[in-house]
Amino acid sequence: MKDTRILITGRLPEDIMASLAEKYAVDANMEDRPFDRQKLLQSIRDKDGLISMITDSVDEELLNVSARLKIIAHFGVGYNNIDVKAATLRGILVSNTPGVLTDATAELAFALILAISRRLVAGDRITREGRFQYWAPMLFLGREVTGKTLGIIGLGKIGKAVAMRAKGFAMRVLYHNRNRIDISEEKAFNAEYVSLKTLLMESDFVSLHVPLTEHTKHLIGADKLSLMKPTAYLINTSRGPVVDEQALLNALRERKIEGAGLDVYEHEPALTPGLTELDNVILLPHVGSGTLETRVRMATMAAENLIAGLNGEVPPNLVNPEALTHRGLIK
Ligand code: 8YV
Repeated sequence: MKDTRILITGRLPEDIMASLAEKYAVDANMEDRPFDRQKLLQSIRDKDGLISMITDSVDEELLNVSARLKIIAHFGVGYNNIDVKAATLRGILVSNTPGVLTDATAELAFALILAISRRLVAGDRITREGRFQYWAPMLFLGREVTGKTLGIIGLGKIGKAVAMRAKGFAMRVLYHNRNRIDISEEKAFNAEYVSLKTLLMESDFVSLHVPLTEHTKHLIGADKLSLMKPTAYLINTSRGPVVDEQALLNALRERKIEGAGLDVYEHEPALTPGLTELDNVILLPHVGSGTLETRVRMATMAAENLIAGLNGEVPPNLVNPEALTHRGLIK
């Protein structure tokens, strides 16, 4: 009989699930869809550990019924779905999975840059539909990426990985951050620090890489979109609510900007009505970290954090060290 009980709210790779099941009594959501809220509230009552997904709202209501919970090992780098403050006050450790999804997410941002500017999705569609009937020099033109200006908002791990890829396209890279990075690092990433306004006014591509916080919600609204060039594209692989989606829809509809590549949505998985009718936007189903290799690494990392937390050790990717004090692990 295993005394330690854990809940995993999403289906992870089989071998990782199996190795956790050797140690702990596991309750898991094995359906490839978000765990039902009522089932989550019921199951968490007697659990010592939780591996959570972005689709779980880990809020006060849930924490109030989690009498035994020691650790929330989140499967993902962004953990805006977790009330970290409330967890900390209860001495519950929270960890995430940074680093292992950096390349996959940067790849996707770049894929969107190329796909929207060269009209890949629309081109595939017309070809499939038998509408590629003749070639002509001025038909179906996109815009070149090479040599253009890329504005990165949030030059953290993923933003830097996007900047590295931009070198291969000889792009000028502008960035805006709350804090400017070291000049030597700026040189390494070939990135120039500018104000948000300058970034929006000068970039041909604006790519978002900030976490969702109270400061970044609706960071890009109608006022900011109106600063962008009419030929520019917005790329969002961060979090949907960073963009005011209705304002973006209006800007795309009125061609105030050329296009957008979106992987995340303000009211995910719902889309603002009208978005799917536009031909100047590419819409993906939140797959920034969605490669097999990365998902295996994320699951391994989440499991390692969970095990450490349950063993009374400090999880390698702890995001709320203050919780150790509340837990009595540190005086
Ligand atoms: C995941 C993500 O798809 O890590 C993140 O912040 O957005 C993605 O990697 C998602 O969080 C899974 O829970």
